[in-house]
Amino acid sequence: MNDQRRLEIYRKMLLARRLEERIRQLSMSGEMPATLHPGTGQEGCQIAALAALRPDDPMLYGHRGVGYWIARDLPIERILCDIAGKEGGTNRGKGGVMHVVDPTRGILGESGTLGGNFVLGVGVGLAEKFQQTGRLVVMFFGDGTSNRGQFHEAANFAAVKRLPCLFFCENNGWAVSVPARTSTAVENIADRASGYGMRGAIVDGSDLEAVHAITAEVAAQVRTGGGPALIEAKVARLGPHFLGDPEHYRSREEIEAQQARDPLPRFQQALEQRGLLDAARVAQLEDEIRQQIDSAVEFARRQPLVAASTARENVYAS
Ligand SMILES: Cc1ncc(C[n+]2csc(CCOP(=O)(O)OP(=O)(O)O)c2C)c(N)n1
Ligand SMILES: [Mg+2]
Repeated sequence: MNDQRRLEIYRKMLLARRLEERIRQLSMSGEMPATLHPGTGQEGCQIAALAALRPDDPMLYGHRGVGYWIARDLPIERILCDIAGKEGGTNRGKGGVMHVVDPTRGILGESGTLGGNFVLGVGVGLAEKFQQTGRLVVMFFGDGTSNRGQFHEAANFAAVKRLPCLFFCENNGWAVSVPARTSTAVENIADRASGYGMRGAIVDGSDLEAVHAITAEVAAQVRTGGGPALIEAKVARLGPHFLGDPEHYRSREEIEAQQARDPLPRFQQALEQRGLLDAARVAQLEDEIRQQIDSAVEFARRQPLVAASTARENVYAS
């Protein structure tokens, strides 16, 4: 990865972190619903992985955080409007935080019932293969979601048809309040890949250089007819499951131990050592991001709530 990309990943990670902090404040004051699943600790991994792909590679994202959309340069005022149920969102505010969609940026959406992404994703992969576009489809998902039936069905189908599908697992060791060791028999989700005849790779999701490198390497194989692959990033969920979650199931010690895996200070330090950042530049970036978020919040505040009279628009039944 070159230095320009390193700085872009840093700026986007910082924006995602600060935007989620603001959304949390707006939720606590009652101005926005507390439905966001914070991506704190995982946003850098998402952004570094997506930076290694083509900007037009179709993506079905996971439910954790705003990082996927920021990686694809979706204007943050549109994200806020979607969350707040306002006109101006990608879905006119009708879909909420889980259904931000912008096909022009390859953001195809997410299935509210976890696992739906897999079967939709292999369908997209099949279309890309037929049309010989040279694109791959990336599907992000969590460790808990890998236990759903659709994962196994989709992984087998993708491998049989050698589809350009990249399964990207963010393993944070939790599914809401359930630790992975009580729900999942294998230590590594990537170990399952060989059972479907595809490559599996494991990476430290807090090491953004490594995430970018392995994603670029695996994607090159997937894109050029090598068949699907699975990358498992071991990540730290630093926040609650969703904003309204009191996290009674995690001890303070466990949460504090996780903080040591936060990629934000780690990547910042690495960039400082490379001479790409210093305290003044970080302060300037923080300032720019604060202003960007302030004006997006003001925009969202001025937007009307989506009118009830539009409920039947864009509804399709067959
Ligand atoms: C089919 C289905 N079952 C349950 C839920 C409720 N649910 C939302 S997130 C979640 C946990 C998912 O865990 P994981 O895949 O590890 O992702 P993480 O939240 O850790 O990022 C659950 C059970 C859902 N949305 N869909
Ligand atoms: Mg999880």
